[in-house]
Order: sequence, then C-alpha cells, then structure tokens
Amino acid sequence: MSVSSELFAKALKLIPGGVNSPVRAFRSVGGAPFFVTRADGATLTTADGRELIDFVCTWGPAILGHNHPVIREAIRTALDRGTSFGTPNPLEVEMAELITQFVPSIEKVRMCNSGTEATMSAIRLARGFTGRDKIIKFSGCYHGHSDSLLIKAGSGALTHGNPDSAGVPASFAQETIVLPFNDAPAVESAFAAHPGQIACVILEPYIGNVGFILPDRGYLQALREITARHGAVLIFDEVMTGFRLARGGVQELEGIRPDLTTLGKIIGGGLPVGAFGGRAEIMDRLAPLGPVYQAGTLSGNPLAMAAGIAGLKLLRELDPYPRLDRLGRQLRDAVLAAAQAKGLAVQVPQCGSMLSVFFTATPVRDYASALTGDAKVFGRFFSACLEGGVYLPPSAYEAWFLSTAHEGSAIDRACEVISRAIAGL
Ligand code: HOZ
Repeated sequence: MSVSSELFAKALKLIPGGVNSPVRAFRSVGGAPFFVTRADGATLTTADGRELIDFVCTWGPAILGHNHPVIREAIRTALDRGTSFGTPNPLEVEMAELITQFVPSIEKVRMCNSGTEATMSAIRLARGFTGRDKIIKFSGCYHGHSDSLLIKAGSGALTHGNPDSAGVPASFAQETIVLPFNDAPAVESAFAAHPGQIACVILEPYIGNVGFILPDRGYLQALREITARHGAVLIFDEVMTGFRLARGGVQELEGIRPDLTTLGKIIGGGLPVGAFGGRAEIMDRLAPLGPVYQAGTLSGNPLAMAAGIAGLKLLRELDPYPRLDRLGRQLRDAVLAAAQAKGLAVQVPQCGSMLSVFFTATPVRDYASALTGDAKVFGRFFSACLEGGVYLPPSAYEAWFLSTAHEGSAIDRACEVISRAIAGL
C-alpha cells in the first residue's frame, strides 16, 4: 500500500471525504488524491517520493513557482518578529500601498483572510452602501462559499454536483438573481424587473471556476454601463485573476474600473489572505467609519503580509506576464495540435497563465456550454497525465495555472505528456 493510500484511508475516518476542501478530492476524475510533502518551483513531491509537474499551483497563488526563495526569506524575517499582533502593523500599510498602486480602481483596501471573506464582505458592503438587498451573480461563477453566493456556483460545488448548496435558506437565495454569463440583455432585463432593488453585480470578469471562460467583446463594458446607470455596485472578483493575468488584473487588460474588487491568492504569497477594495466613498461605509460591520482577528497578519508583499514586489520587478503568456500559448497549442491529430474536438480558452481544456465541439462562453464538455473523457485524460507525471486540476470545471517556474524543461516535458495522453484517449 502506498503512503498516500494509507494516509487517505486514515483521513477518510477523521476528515469529511478525507479532504479539507472538496476540490482536492478526485471523485469526479476517479482514484484517490495523493498527499504532497513538498513543493518547489513547478514540482510537487508526493508522500511516496513521486515528482509531478503541477498545473494547479496551489489553485493560483504560486505564480512564481512553489517555495520561492525570496518569499520564503520574507516569511522567515517576519517570523522572527512574531506571528500575530492584533494591532495595526507597518506591513499592512505597505500592502495597501502596493495594491492601490497596482490596481488604480482600488482607492482604499481592507485585508481579510480568504477570497470567501472578501466576496462575502464586498456583497455586504454593496448592500449597506446602496440600501438594496438583491444581488446579481452569473451561473458558473464561484465566489467562495458564503450563503448568498452558493447558487449555481462553479468550482467544487459544480464538480461534486451541488451548485446550489444545501443549507442555504430559501429566503437568502431569493435575494440572489442568477443570470447567464455573456448575456448583457439578461442583465438589462433583471434591472428592469427589479427597479431600485439590485445592490450589485458580482462576477469573475474572466471565469476561472467552471473551467476558464473569456467574456465576449464589449460584455464587461456593457456591465459597467448598466450598473452605473442603475446606481448598482459593480464588483469584479479578481481573487484568481488579480496580479495573475496582469499586475492590475483583468480590469487593466480590459480598461474597466469596477466599483469594488475582491482579491486573494497571489497577495498572500501562499499564506491565507483575502482583500477587498475600491472607491473610497464605498469603502468608507465600513466600520469603524461607517455602519457596515466587517472584522477579523488575523486580518493583515504579519506573516501573510510579508509573503504577499515580497511576491508583489517580485512581480513588479520581473514583469513576468509576457513570459507567462508564451507558456500558456505553448500549452494551449500543444493540446490543440494533439487533439487535431487525434480528430478530437476541444476548446482551449487561454489568457496568460490561465487556461482550461473542454472536450466539446461547442465554443465555450457560459455555464451551459461549459457543461457540454465531456467530463468522462476529461477524467481519462487527467489520469493519463498523472500517470505520465503531470498534475492537472482534478476536475473538468477548474482552470489550470502556470508559473514562471514552468519555463524550460517543465513545460516541454508537460507538453509531451499531455500530447501523449490525448493521443491515447
Ligand atoms: N477557487 C478555488 C478553486 N476553484 C478554490 C480552491 C478551493 O476551494 O480549495
């Protein structure tokens, strides 16, 4: 019996499903998850000593590769000074300065501990600011696991067949209007049907939680225009895309200023973190200035701030985005070429260091078209890649992530394994 199987057998008795986050389970791709004891650069080392080229990158944060020496050193230095203060600390100010410089729509920012907290708090803030209760979200977008947002959600909720989670009171769900992505007239109609009632529109501007999906040209601009006209808050959830697709996220690529932005992942350099920020006029409605309450014992934690600051400074110094885009294209082209040779229909939406593979002939532009992807074929593809030493997200509905550490032999080897896996399908 392998070390991973032994650990998983034990974990199943102690932890629901054996995992601390459902996306780590292999239930939709078959088999059991492996345990990792170390991660360096583009590589995970399993408890059984196998080395795998990793395209999950800890679900986004590891844009510079795992265990980056500069980030490690920053954590070490912070650790020598104490792990948590429960008072303001100078690193919080430095982090806020960096975030507001990188993302111009963010005039003020509040740190928290996860992307879920960030989106939950941003929604409350939008409601408190507008005095309205209803929110619009889009099917397939996943904004963490707070009640109002677990409706037609992507990520693990979709992978494991619970896009509408049990435990969400119907009265909460009633306040969430779910619309198809890439359909601006649907948003227009929702505002017409609920005049003066919609507090905000929240979306992943490039969806990363039902696979990777790009907006149609003009769609995000239309959302900006409609929300402004109706006095509703536009929230870009850039937990995944922030600092990953450009220093200023999708809003920089698209030239759009949302009212609020939620962040996480990269700004923690691999430690737990989240943040939300935006127009000062809205942010100043937060306690202690305003009546919208939001708090956290570990918010702005010095270790997480140190790691995140080191990561953001490296991104500023290295400007890795053109390199990451080349890697993303190399991977996409390898998949497309292998699929063409095999006569297999695939869609591979890609931007920079995010992409995903849908086994379908239908162009993927929303939740419904994402579901036309053949999840069974994906499962076989996933297993063949793993067998060859390449770890993909264990779900047909998750984005793949690349890091600068994939450059060179890792990406070349991965492309070979992936092409062979497709040829063998
Ligand atoms: N947004 C991440 C995956 N889509 C979250 C990872 C997790 O839920 O553990």
